[in-house]
Amino acid sequence: MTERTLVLLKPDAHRRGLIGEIIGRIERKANWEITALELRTLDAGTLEQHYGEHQGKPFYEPLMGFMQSGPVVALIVEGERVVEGVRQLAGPTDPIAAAPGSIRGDFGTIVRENLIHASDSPESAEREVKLFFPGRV
Ligand code: RTP
Ligand code: MG
Repeated sequence: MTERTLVLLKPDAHRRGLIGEIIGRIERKANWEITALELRTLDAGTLEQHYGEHQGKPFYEPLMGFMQSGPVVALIVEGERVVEGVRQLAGPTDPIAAAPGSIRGDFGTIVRENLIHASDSPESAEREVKLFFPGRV
């Protein structure tokens, strides 16, 4: 099924020079297309909306600080089963639990600094696309 997802390459990916590597993995998947791509530094308001479900959790404030610690790359990726597919490429939240071959499994060690965000459902994707790319239909 063709769908779209919102991907963020987090500040650690930018700091460590892994933007090209991660985009390359997404780009090489068959039948997927990057339809928006922008480097930007996020403000607290955008992040509050994006990570609102985690407000009040112990990791929320450190997460907010980390996500504002440098630029992120925001992308829309469209294609066949892309919501589930990018989550699979990313691997589980905890990079140590993530299998080698996944982005988090290959490059991460710290739960917070896990390199990539990808929408967790088509409904989240629609909300997040509107938040990060408000001009999009
Ligand atoms: P994301 O939303 O960023 O795509 O990641 P996710 O679905 O795999 O994980 P989620 O549970 O939504 O958590 C959001 C982000 O918060 C940071 N985190 N830190 N225990 C911790 O220190 C902790 N737990 C989560 C991670 O950056 C995670 O991706
Ligand atoms: Mg999440």
